[in-house]
Amino acid sequence: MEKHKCTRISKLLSLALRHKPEQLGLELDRAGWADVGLLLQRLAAVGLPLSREELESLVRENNKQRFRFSGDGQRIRANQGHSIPVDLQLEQLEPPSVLFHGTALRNLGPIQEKGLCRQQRQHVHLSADEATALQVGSRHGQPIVLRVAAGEMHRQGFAFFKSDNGVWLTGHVPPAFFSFD
Ligand code: HQG
Repeated sequence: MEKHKCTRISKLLSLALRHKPEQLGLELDRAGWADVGLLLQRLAAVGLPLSREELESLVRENNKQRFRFSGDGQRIRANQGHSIPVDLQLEQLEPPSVLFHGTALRNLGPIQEKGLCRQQRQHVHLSADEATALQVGSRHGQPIVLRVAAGEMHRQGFAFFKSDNGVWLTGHVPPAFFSFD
């Protein structure tokens, strides 16, 4: 598939599977799954026809592995990043002792005051490596990377999850648990 079309479909899938399924006339179930057959029909209806094989290759080759199929291949969902309330049924896990969060420098004031909040999404997103966090922060402006004492938070009872594409998720990071240079 042509790269431009691929990116367009990927963005539309992120929108529909994380935020606004109604945009494509889809419904997600409680765990965030949408029907693949219906999705292909709806994409064709908005002028983006693609075959099942093309959708499979888009999911397989997506740079951040944003989507996955159900075991039977009948359904598809986003691995993380939702703003609508879905239960991804992720298992709680012990995180590495340090995780990273990239943000824009201008957010630092409110973050120091209130901690890291999930904002529009269901979770605060954290990365296992600093380079990824830097990229995430750069999406918002001049980036700064916070080091989150995830191991200590976990010991104190905060829940951590890891999405199927390797993003660490938690509900809120109070100011006591992060530092920066
Ligand atoms: C900031 C991408 C003010 C927070 C990435 C962030 C990620 C606060 C922004 C995924 C705040 C929310 C998520 C507070 C947090 N005051 N600002 N108290 N607490 N913030 O996009 O983590 O390409 O919702 O620092 O790779 O940037 O979409 O979250 O800057 O995994 O697949 O509020 O999105 O993945 O922004 O990114 P976002 P994020 P995809």
